[in-house]
Parts: sequence; structure tokens; C-alpha cells
Amino acid sequence: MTKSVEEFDAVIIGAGFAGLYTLYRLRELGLRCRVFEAGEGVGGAWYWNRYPGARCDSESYFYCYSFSDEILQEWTWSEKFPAQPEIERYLNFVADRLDLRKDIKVASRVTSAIYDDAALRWTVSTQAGDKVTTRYLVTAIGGLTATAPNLPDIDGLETFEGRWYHTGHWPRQGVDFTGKRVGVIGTGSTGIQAIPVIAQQASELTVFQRTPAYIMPARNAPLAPHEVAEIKGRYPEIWRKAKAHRGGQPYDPPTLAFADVDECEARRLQEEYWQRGGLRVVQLFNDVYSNPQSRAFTEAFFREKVRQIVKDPATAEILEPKGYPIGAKRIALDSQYYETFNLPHVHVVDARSKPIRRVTPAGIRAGDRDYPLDIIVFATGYDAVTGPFRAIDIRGRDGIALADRLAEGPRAYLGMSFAGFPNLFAVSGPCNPALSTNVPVSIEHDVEWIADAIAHCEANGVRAMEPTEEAEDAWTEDTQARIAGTIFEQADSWQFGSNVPGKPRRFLLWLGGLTEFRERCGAVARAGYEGFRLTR
Ligand code: N01
Repeated sequence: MTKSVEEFDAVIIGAGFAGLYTLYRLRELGLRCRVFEAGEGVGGAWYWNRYPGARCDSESYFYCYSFSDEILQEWTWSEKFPAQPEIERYLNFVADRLDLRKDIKVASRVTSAIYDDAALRWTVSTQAGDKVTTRYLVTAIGGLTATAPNLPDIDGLETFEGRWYHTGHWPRQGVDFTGKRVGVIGTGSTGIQAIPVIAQQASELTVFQRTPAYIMPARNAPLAPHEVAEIKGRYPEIWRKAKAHRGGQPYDPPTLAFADVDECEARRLQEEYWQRGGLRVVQLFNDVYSNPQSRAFTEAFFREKVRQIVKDPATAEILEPKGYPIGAKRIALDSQYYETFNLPHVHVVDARSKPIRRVTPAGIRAGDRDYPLDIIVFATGYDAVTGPFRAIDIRGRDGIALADRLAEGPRAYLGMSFAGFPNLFAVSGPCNPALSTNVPVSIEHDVEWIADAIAHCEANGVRAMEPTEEAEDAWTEDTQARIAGTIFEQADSWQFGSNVPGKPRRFLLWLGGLTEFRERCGAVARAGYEGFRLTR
């Protein structure tokens, strides 16, 4: 007897910030939903990213959902910058509070989603053996995830006699570095968070740095009860500001230009911001990215800070950010990163002048030296944005493979839909601003827009909705056009896909900012879903 295939109105892939909220909104529409999640619990990126020191660079009070007053009032953040376990606990709290678990199947990695042109339905299969059909398919798979790590193809890794880990796929039970000689490859946001924590246990820590990052002190601290009460009391204002901000943050845009103050005052202000900590240090001047003088001043300030903190001049010189403009790669927040290099057992290798040649059974060979290691940590990032889509076999009308379409570079309409893939919606897909913003605010926007689009289909007898090729082409071209002349062109980064050998150098994010994005998507909906083909 053949097993009957379960039918859903909506299948959602992923149970992180995006998937949980999508489930909530689509259930509110009365749809029968199923979430498939690869991890053994909810959390998405915050389930997998449990490497030492994993923490959010956005402040906790606005790195969360805004849609529920009850959740905002009932949940209390303990720190200014929340660590991974607390964010994972928060997402579990939300899942329980909204009774979401009954529609979530964990430990079920989606392997394929195949569209049936005749039935206008998707068939979704998982590694756990599920096979279901659905009318709507929503991907909530994130853009920087364990499904698509960037693991450099370094000769000899298979011969290594120690253990190695990628930060995006960290063992749940943790890793004990006590007494171990550890090598960390990569000094992006992740490496910068992990290195000071690993250094506390390791007997010897060697950091292989190819490009020095621009780094600001987080100055993380516990949140006092009076601060929590003050935040909870002004949430309406916080969200009004965040949603009117191009980066989804509740900050006033900087009004000061570099030329407004003399150099002495500029230094005083910069120092004040540095002492306060957080990403705002770089937001002192409104022309830091556009005025070469403003930029040069800010970059020099950062380099001077490294020389002040790091005692050994040769080490400081390697760590000083240089070679590309500030902001062209993501700026990182640290807790004791530079100070860590003052410890006698911590060393940095300039992997630009002494490239990693191979992994040997005993460690890493870089330049003409061998570094004996017990553990190698790859903090080498992700095959971002298109990688997670390409990891699933998604086939649309006429069997076209999304992986093939995205192999040539990012493309999508409104960063949320693909021509040839009816009723498939992507939260924070390619050509979307989300990863250049405070992500939960972007996610809420996308989920609400998608839920409205689905409600429109349900109310108007629309059986299938997909963007036209022309609309997708125009949005994709606009995504690339917005990069021209910006500082982003002057660095290799995951945003460009240039961190992954062979990946086309095409910008993955739409840079218009969240406010313009909100207006553009709203206008499309108000015009009866302009740019979409609606099949009744
Ligand atoms: O990855 P990255 P990440 N040999 O790609 C180096 C988000 N995030 O995981 O710059 C030697 O930024 C590479 O060197 P280079 C955030 O959006 C958020 O750190 O290519 N080195 C670089 O130093 C972030 O931007 C939070 O020259 C190699 C590093 O590895 C994104 O995730 C916290 C190499 C990779 O840096 C990715 O950050 C953490 C090789 N073969 C991360 N290959 C939050 O706060 C790569 N590298 C929410």
C-alpha cells in the first residue's frame, strides 16, 4: 500500500527568526502550515552558530521581533549585546509563547522542492524521509548558514591528525581547548569574537590573518533593571525609528560632516564614541564613506588605536587595518580582541605575505614555516546568500533548477521571488537588503509583505503568482547598478561572493536601504502586484 502524501497550504523551510514569524503570520491567515528545520531545535543561524564567543553585533533590545507587545514586555534581555545561548533561548521562548512547535518538524533537512506545473503545487522532500505537497513554499533559510559554509580547499586537510571545526557548524557539546595548540584561520566578525575566548583555554594560539578587519570595541555590559524598564517603556518610539532608518536601527542618522569641526574636536568626538563602544563609532561623521578626508581621518584613528593597545609593534603592524576603505568589508565589534595579542601564548601570522600552503599531519605550513597544531578552527565564513539556495534541489516550471539560475550570480525580484518559480517566496533572498541591516527588522518586513501577497492570492482566486522575467531582470540589474562608485567595489568580501573561489563577483545585497525597499515593495503591492504574473 502506498503511503499517502500529506498536503499543506504552506511549507516553510527553516525555523529561525524568519521561519518562526512566517509560520505565525501564515497560520493567522488560516493556512495549514508545516515548517521543516534541519537542526534539532529552533533557532536557525542561532542554533548552529554556537562557536566560542558567538554574540550579536546589534543591541539586544532591537535585535528581536517588534510585532508582539506581549513578547516585548515578557522577555528580558540580560546583556547589551546578547550571546548565542540567550538568542537561542529567546527564539525557543517565542516558539512556545506562540504555540508554534506543533507545526514544526525539526531534524528534517529539506533536500528538494519540485514544482508540478499541472497541479500548481510543490512537492517537498526531506532527508528524514518526509514527502509532502504544498501550494505555497516559503524559504526562510538565511544567507549566512551552516548549510553553505566556506571551507577553503587547502591541500592536506584530510591528512591532519588533530581535529578541525568550522565555526558555522559547531558541536553542541562544545570543544575543550584546554592545553591544546590551536590555529584559527579567518579574522572576520566570527574569528574576532572567537579568538579571545579560545585564547583563555588554549596553551598556544596561532591566528592566520589574511586581511585585517576594522574593529570597534563592543563594550558589552549587563543591562540593569532600570535600563530594561526604560527600554520597555519606549518600544513604540524605538520601532518607529528603526523602521524609518535605512539600516533598521533605532538611531538618528548622523548630521555632522567632517568639515563641521576642526581636527582637535574631531579627535575628541571620535575618542568619546570609541569609549562608548558599539557600531556607532563609525557613524560619527555623515560623510565617512563619501569624503576621502573624513575617511582617511577615521581610518587613521582606528590604526592608531591598534598601535596603542597592541604592545609589540610588529604584531600591531600586522593587525592594523589597511589595504581597503573602512566599511568596504563588514566592520566588526570586539571584546578584548586586540588585547588578546598581548598574551605571550597568542601569535598572529600574516597569511597575506606568508600564505597558508597546506595542512600537514601535524599542523599548518604557512610561508616557509610549520606551525604544529592540535586543533584547527575555520572561521572562514560562508558561501553567502545564494549558497543556501543552491544547497537544496529547487525546481520550478519546466524543471528549471534554481541552483543553475543562481550559479551565474544573484537574481530575484524584490529580493523575495524568482521568475519560473510560482508561489515560491524567499524571506531575505538574493538582491535583498536584509544582510546589510539589523536583520530582524528586515525579516519582519519581508514576512509581512509575503503574507499580504498570499492573502491577496487567497482572496482573489489567484492560484499562482510569479514575477515576470522582465521584472526580475530589472531588479537584478538595479542591485548591481547601486554598487557602482561605492566603496564596496574596492574590497573582496562575502557580499560580493568573492570569498568563494569560482563564485561570480556579483553583489548579493540590494543597497537601497530598508526605507526605500519598504516603499518599493509597498508600491508593487498597491499596484496589484506589479511585475508579477497572476494565474487565476
Ligand atoms: O566570515 P567572513 P565570518 N585563507 O567571510 C578568511 C555575520 N556575522 O564568519 O578577508 C586565509 O567575514 C577571510 O580572509 P579575507 C556577519 O554579517 C554576524 O567572520 O577573505 N583566510 C576572513 O578573514 C559577517 O560579516 C555576527 O582575506 C581565509 C575570514 O576568513 C558574516 O557573518 C557574528 C581563507 C572570513 O570572514 C560572516 O562573518 C558573526 C583562506 N583560504 C558573523 N578563506 C553577528 O553579530 C577565508 N579566509 C550577528
